[in-house]
Amino acid sequence: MATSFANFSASEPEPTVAQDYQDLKSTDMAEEGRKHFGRGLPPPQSALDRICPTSRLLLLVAGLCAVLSLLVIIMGTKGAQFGTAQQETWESLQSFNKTVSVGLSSLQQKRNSTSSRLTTLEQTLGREGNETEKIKKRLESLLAILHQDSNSLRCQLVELQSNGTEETKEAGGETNWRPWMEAKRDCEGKESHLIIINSPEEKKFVDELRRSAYMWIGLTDVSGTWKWVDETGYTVRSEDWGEGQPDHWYGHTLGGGEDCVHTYPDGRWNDNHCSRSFAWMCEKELKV
Ligand code: MBG
Ligand code: CA
Repeated sequence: MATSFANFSASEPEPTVAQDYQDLKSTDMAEEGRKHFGRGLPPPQSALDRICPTSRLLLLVAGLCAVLSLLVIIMGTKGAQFGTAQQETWESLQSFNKTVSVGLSSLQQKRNSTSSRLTTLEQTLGREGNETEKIKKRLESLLAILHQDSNSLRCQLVELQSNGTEETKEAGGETNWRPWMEAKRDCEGKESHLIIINSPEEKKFVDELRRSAYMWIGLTDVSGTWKWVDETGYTVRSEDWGEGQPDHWYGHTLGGGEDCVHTYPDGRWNDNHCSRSFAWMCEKELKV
């Protein structure tokens, strides 16, 4: 109470007795009320409650704000962590990408180099192939010459072995002409057969060797089709025959047509009546 007195200034109006009484009265009434109603009554409202009744709500909002802030901080931290992880992933992806690019470019270089080597190899092979083809053709022609020479030598050997008798005499001896069937039998008696001409080389050889312009060869169509005496078939080629032959001519009045073949002086062939007589040539396979 002493402090209250000291704070009074001359400008402030001094409390009146009635006012003091009023204050005492309200203090007493409050005391009385507390005695009278005890603990059951709610405490009187604070000054803050009286000024702002929504303070609890504000407190709640503030709490929520705090929780939200906390969440934002946590999420921020997580986000930062995620960002770091993302950055690391990105960097590792970039590094992987770089590695793959380097690998790809190296592969591309290897592919280019392989491709150019392949082209070179193909060109080389092409050249080798051409060379091989040329060598093959050359060998084939040499082989043909060799074959021809071998045939010629073989026949010369036969001639030497026969000592210029038998075959050569009979083939060339114009005084010893016989019908086709007799000539055939003569050859068979010598373990040989009438000459069979089945290659151009042999035809040339026979023409060089024969000593008679007209000579029976081992070709006949007495059976209806052209066959050599060893039963192999023959198909007519016009270059083998004389002009207009074979004609199976019936004008000779010897009976039937013409079924046996002989040479003309120029080496080409004619079909004639088998009963006519000409020289002949036998052929014997050598066992050498
Ligand atoms: C002869 C032949 C004979 C017959 C005849 C036909 C002048 O040659 O030797 O076989 O073909 O021609 O006219
Ligand atoms: Ca004829």
